[in-house]
Amino acid sequence: MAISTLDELARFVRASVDRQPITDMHTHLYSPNMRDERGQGLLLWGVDALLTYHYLVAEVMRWSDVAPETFFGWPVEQQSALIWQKLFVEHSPVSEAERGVLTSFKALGLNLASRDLPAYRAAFAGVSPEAQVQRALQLANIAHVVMTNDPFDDAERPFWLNGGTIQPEFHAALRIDPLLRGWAEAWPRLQGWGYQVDADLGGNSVAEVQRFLREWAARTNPLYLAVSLPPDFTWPDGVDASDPRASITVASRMLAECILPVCRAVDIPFAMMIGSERAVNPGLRLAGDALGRSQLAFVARLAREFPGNRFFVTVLSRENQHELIVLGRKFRNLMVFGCWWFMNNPVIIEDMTRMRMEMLGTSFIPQHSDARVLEQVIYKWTHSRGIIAKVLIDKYADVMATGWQLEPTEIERDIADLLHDNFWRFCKRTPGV
Ligand code: FIX
Ligand code: ZN
Repeated sequence: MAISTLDELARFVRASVDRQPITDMHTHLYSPNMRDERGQGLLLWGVDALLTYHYLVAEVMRWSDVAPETFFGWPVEQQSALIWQKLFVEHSPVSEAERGVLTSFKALGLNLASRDLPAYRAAFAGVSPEAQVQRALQLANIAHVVMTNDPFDDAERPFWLNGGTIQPEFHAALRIDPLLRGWAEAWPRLQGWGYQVDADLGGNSVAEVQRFLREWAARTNPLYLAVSLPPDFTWPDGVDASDPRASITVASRMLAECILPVCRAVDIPFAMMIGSERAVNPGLRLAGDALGRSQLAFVARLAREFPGNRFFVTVLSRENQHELIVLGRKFRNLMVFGCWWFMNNPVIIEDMTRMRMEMLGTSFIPQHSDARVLEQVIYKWTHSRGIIAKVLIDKYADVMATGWQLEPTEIERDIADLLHDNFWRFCKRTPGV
């Protein structure tokens, strides 16, 4: 029976969004069995990791006089104690990252009234990462978590080289930033690992980078290959008909001759996260990155000139969002996804989600968590589900006002598309769990 009143609509949409299991298509989480060579687990979780999230490090530096190098030299408990004191006790935790800690703490059953940091830590003493993963995924109602797997990361490489296998809720995504934004440092490492490559991508380099990517794809079974690109990235770069000395850059060749052919051969999308300006304030480490506005014409060029490739795209600058949606309307091999990093704030998420729905219907992926610490998935998805439901309710109400009748099963289908199915369909995969 069709939904008949606005009240019924609102209740049904909110409940359906909450019950829909999520595929979280971009995180920095790891399967809890993944360890480095010293046996240290790669997954970050727990109270101190939550409080020392780099979003909060950036925020504490505005209130504290401590020098960043001093701060990073402290044990993590001292860092988190300063963050708790400055951002939660001495000032009210109203920023999105601060509020997020509270949402996660509350869902995990911590008593927010006590403001007792040692008691919060003690609540998880003796909990295993495996148990905490199950609890966090259940609280956030997440079915699938896509990791960020970097074959250049010395902490992570040994796990894969030793034939490690991951828990079924976790999936790999192969991250290849050094190939496109750090070839000068990357090629000697590849050479050291036995690939015949050189600085100019000459000789056998193209075939050898392809071999490197194919071998890592076989090793990790990634759902997609991914990169984050600076705001001034373009493709092709260095081509200038008026200047015969100009020549296409190594990064442009790397993309067209190595990365995209391997994505085609393995039949996986290429994810471009565009607009990150690294180390604007290097002393802040991860907290020192910023963003810049991009010229997205190259995205259209790639989608047009490589119709056999599929591209996931998200952009970091608010000013690029509308333009990206328009490109989404032009190319079916382009999937707009997520509200990335500095976009992951309620005011912007709502704006972006409305704009996307008004121009793409339900053919996009509204959100990913980008969680670096396990329990962040709870707040990121609680907050985003609320906004996605709000936008959907408004859009369905507008449609109902025309006299169109909405069946509950149709609403559930749309929500499943947005939060789960669009991702898997674009990957051309069926989820295993
Ligand atoms: O490049 C990325 O994947 C970014 O999301 C991160 O590196 C960034 O530091 C982050 O955590 C944003 O949420
Ligand atoms: Zn990320």
